Amino acid sequence: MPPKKALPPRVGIVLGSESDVQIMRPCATTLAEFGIPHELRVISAHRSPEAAHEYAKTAAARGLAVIIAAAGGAAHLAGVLASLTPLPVIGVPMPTSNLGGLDSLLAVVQMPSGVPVATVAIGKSGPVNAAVLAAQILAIGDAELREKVVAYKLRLAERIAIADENVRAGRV
Ligand code: RP5
Repeated sequence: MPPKKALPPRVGIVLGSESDVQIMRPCATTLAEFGIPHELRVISAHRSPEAAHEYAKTAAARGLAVIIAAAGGAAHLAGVLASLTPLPVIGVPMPTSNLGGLDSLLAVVQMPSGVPVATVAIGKSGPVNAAVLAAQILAIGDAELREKVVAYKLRLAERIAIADENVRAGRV
């Protein structure tokens, strides 16, 4: 049987630096759990601005539906990409600077009117939440994916119910 052809990516995860890769791994893992084809790129708004421009300008035509942009410090990446693409952009503030990540959050949430970046949580929830939000956006037009999102939420509730049982039984 010929090898299965990889589907073209629907979500682009763009990282401002190699130092963001490990933090953002759970984002890619979560998209994979939903069966969403995605790509991971390192492109910097400041260090490789031309590549950032090219990526944003060509993303929609390549079939991407959502861009997830993770950057720390000045964290302009999500905003720059959002300014150049009609696609929804999700910003993940990275805790990689000397100021611990609150600076990145403040940078990402200060987009001017008309150029939104959907900013997710700081800390370890951010990469996962970016992937879940991307799945929810794609699920608007995809009933099968919507079922996966519903199942994901049921699993969250199950985990909480188990924790509740454990606490009530004095096991933790
Ligand atoms: C940002 O500055 C990157 O997104 C990263 O989070 C942070 C630090 O980058 P490095 O100096 O480690 O490359 O541009």
